[in-house]
Amino acid sequence: MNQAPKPNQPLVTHIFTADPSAHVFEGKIYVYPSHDLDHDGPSNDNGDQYAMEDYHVLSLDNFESPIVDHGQVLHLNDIPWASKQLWAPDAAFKNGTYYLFFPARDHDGIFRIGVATSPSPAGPFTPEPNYIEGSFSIDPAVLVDEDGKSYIYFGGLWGGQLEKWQNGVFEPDAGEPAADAPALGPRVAPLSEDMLSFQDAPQEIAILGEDGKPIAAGDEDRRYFEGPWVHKHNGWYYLSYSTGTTHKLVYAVSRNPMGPYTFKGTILTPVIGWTTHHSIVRFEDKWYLFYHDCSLSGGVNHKRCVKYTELHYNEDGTIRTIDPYPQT
Ligand code: FUB
Repeated sequence: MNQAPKPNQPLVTHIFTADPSAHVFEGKIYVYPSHDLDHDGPSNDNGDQYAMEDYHVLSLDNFESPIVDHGQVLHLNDIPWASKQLWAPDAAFKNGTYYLFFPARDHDGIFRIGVATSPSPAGPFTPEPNYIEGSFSIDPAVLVDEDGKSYIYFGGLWGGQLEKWQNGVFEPDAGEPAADAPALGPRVAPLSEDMLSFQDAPQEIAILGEDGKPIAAGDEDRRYFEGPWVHKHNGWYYLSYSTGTTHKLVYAVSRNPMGPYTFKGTILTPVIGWTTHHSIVRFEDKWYLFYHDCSLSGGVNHKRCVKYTELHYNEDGTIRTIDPYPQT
């Protein structure tokens, strides 16, 4: 049995976890993380070190209660279209069903996004036989809006292959845009009513500076890298994401879930380890940031641990920047 979690401390220590997508389902907090593997294989910019093979689901009744690990809820061997690398997942609830959205490489080595379903938020999840038609890249995040419409956001550079899809087809040798060209944005697609397919083709989201100009690819403090998350607060859509090479979580806002979004600032300063990946969720009357670092393994990039901390808005709707290692 795991203890009640403390802010800025690993949620669990019996397995390595990353990429937490947190949701409130049935009055509890459910966390859908990646399950990092402890291995000695190659480590590179292609992300070969992230060789994950299954998913676990974590839950807690509240922040004073112990964490429950519901065990393995989906394994690579049960997904016909996938060959390796079960990366950052997300979950959603609609039509009385829980949906787990997840990326993996298909049998040609191309990242695709799949769906698995369950009657319970704790799984186990049964995968669809094929990936979502027209899907590509990584890091799906799903918003079920107040009007019942659902949107899937996704995309990640480098190992996540987003730059290889600039022309709508997979170009294995394509690189990032020039430093002064607009950065690549995450993709968004409305989901079909049954949540199993794209209702329309994915569109690229524009992220603009306060001056209305697109953020440039060379602006690594602000440009999109991976790990999108969209939440709604006071009628505004907040798109938050990782800047990758500068290791920050930042955000932009819009009145429209499809964008364009205007860049606002930094949510989380860099953590121990290369990647950072997060979710934002409201529980009771407070907001929380779930994120990961590599502190549990002493800084090994593919052995990460999920943490949480409270998130605060200022009066004007901006988010206060969080230090992951506060001096208490
Ligand atoms: O966990 C594998 C990859 O690392 C995720 O998909 C990225 O967001 C980064 O956290």
